[in-house]
Amino acid sequence: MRRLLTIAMSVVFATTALAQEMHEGKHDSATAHSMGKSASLEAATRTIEVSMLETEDGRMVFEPGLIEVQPGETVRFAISNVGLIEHEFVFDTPAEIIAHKDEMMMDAAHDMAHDSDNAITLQPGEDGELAWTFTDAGVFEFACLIPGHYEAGMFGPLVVRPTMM
Ligand SMILES: [Cu+2]
Repeated sequence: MRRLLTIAMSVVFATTALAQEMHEGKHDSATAHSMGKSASLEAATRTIEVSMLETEDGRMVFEPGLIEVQPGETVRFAISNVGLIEHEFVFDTPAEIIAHKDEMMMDAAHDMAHDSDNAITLQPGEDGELAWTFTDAGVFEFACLIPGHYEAGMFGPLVVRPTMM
């Protein structure tokens, strides 16, 4: 009985440690994402321009609505908030996007701004840029996680795949 309890306890500890590690990893900008890592702007070989805005019919969108890059490519995202309210551009795995979205919703009162290598928050009329080296092929997601904006349409697929020759 005592032995079983010991095993059960170590499982709990191991699980807690893992959860903690994962949680810390999520907020540690130095941690490499499976989709790649932060890069210097000078290292970028291509610029992708992205606009964030509200539409007349009440939606909020990114233009373009789809971003495609190649594995190994370092791109510079030139982001413009051409809307009338604050927006952000963040990209991650779909699971991380959902997790962050829930966090932002819960922390709405605290006005939690993203401040990591894969996110940028811009005021109306503001421009910003960030660079990223994509590694593995896969389907990721870019979004604005200010509460309500994702639901209004601010998300799109970020596809990393080799170009067909
Ligand atoms: Cu937004």
